[in-house]
Amino acid sequence: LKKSDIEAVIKNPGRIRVYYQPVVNLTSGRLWGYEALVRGEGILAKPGRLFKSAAAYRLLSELDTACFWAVLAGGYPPEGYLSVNVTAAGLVDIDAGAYANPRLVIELTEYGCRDIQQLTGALSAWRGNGARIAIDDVGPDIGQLRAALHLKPDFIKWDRSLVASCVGHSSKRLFLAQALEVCRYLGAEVIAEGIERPGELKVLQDLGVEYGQGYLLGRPQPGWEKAWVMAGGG
Ligand code: G
Ligand code: G
Ligand code: MN
Ligand code: NA
Repeated sequence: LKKSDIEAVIKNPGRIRVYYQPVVNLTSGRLWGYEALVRGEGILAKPGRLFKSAAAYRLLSELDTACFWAVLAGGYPPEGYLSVNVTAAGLVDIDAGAYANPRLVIELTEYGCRDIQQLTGALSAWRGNGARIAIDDVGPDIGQLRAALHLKPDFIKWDRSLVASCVGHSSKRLFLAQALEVCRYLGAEVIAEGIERPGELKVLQDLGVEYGQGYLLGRPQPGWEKAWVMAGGG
């Protein structure tokens, strides 16, 4: 991606659209809240690529701030949490005192490592001002769980790679059970991401995973009413 195209998004955050994907309590079927996902035309059509490119150009914090602004401009849903993806770079730079809210979940997404002390300091500021913290994309790599030990998150989000591997293999299910134990020990609740198949949902429910998200439960939609009604909740 071209640097100038990324700079154009940063200068004009009004171009950023926000989609909402419901997160559901796997026991009660009730709504936990929504993850906000940025979308749009052109380079905004594939935000994964966009954020990786922005990191390479050292524009991550600026892009993060622009997206955070776009998400908050959309307001809070009528009920539940609003979970916003923020990289370590953005988390440190966005003013927690101005934006923290009891219904805000900061979903920490990693692109390049930052000073751990600076990061824990920023997380404390967000939490001290009332926001919740989630660690995003925790996969089979034990290092990510170890990082979570220091960050003391309220929620840990299991990556799709972890969820998809759980069906049919008892050893993988055992691994999931152990990962859940670690999360419980940390005092964090688990949100399983990328649930696509009924078999995956069943395994996660049997294990006692608290919350879930994925195409099976509801796709990202341009408005939360639509997202939750399409998910069969509204
Ligand atoms: O291309 P795809 O939609 O799969 O990419 C999604 C990726 O983009 C995810 O990793 C997600 O965390 C990231 N993402 C989506 N919205 C935002 C945002 O507002 N801020 C940040 N930092 N990342 C986001
Ligand atoms: O990295 P992060 O967890 O923020 O990425 C979220 C991304 O995953 C979004 O782009 C979202 O559209 C996508 N996503 C949400 N649910 C599913 C799913 O069930 N399967 C797959 N493959 N992707 C999903
Ligand atoms: Mn996420
Ligand atoms: Na992410």
